Amino acid sequence: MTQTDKVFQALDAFSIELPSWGFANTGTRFGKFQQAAAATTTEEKLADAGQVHQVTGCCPTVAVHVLWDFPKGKESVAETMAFAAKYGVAIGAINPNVFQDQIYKHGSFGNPDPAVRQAALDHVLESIEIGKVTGSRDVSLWFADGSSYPGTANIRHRRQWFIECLQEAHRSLSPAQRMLVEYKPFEPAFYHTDLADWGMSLLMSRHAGPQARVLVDTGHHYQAQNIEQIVAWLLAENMLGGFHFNDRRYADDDLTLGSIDPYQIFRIFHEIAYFEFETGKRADIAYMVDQSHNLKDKIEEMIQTAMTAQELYAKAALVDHGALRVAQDQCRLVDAEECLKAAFSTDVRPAIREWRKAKGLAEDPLRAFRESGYMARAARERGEKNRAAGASYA
Ligand code: RM4
Ligand code: MN
Ligand code: MN
Repeated sequence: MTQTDKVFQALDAFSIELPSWGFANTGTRFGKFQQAAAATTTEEKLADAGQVHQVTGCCPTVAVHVLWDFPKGKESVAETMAFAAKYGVAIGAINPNVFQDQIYKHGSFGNPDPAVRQAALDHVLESIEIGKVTGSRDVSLWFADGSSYPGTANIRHRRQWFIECLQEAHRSLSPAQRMLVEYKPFEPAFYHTDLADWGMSLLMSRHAGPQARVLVDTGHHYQAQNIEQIVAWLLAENMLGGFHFNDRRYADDDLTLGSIDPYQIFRIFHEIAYFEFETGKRADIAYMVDQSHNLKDKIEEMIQTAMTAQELYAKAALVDHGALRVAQDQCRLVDAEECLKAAFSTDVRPAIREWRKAKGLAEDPLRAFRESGYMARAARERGEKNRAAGASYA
């Protein structure tokens, strides 16, 4: 197989889900920066996501946040689905929101107050029901739970409450649904987070039931953590459910995928491709973006992200797995390492342009988007609303 064939094969099988929350105005802890063209409604978020898919051809689904995109819960589903269809995308992972309401100040599933745990559970159960209607496979759970001062929380009790709530939620999944359990070492809690790392997510998923899997958000690790090793282990355990991709320099920075350390993302994709080569089966993983930008133009940035993801995924497909395996077995370290470096340094962009041409897509998605005039139109139509908007992400 030629390198171009390998790139084609890789890209044919690769898609990455966009987050609806990446298209609305967001900010930092210190303030929100308004962009005139940012989406102000769920319909506009889906329209913007549709633009990214239209020019890249690899982002057919959009992850949604229940409170932000289904303001009336189940009653909003038909309308939100109709918007998605109108703009050529489908609803992807359902993200419950058990961190925004006032009652969650001291946690959701880990809250000492049983009434708050029940409220969080009810919301997750409603999210699961929404997922059944939208036909989304994944309900993606992230918890802001934790504590910020030593001694203020009973870590073991909270763990037990998490197990009970997750089991209860798992019971209501349909056979087609999965539960993804995300972890994060800190923020908003700064002393302990109830699900702080992949080991805790793995154990929680196992306790929850057979349809639970771990979600790896690349920004949710300590500095220098070897994320690809986590990926390799979760693959070996059949417990890797999906990714939230983004890049980081310091913490959960939500920077553009591959902007700081593209080799890191390549190494993650490599572990997946190597697993697939060795097992002969496809890894069943939900690739998702979790980024929200307040400096770059949002749609352009998502296009940039999707293009970078394709490039790094395609590069990983070029690793000579047969040669790598032999070099590893013979402890020929330089040769083994060069297998990765040769693939990583291959310029796959010409082959990707060929692939786009073959699919009837624009060869340069960013340019195609810019030439469409969509941004200027959106800024005209939404500018007023954005200037008047409050601090909510909805
Ligand atoms: C968290 C986490 C979740 C995302 C929220 C908004 O840091 O990454 O996945 O839904 O932010
Ligand atoms: Mn995330
Ligand atoms: Mn995050």
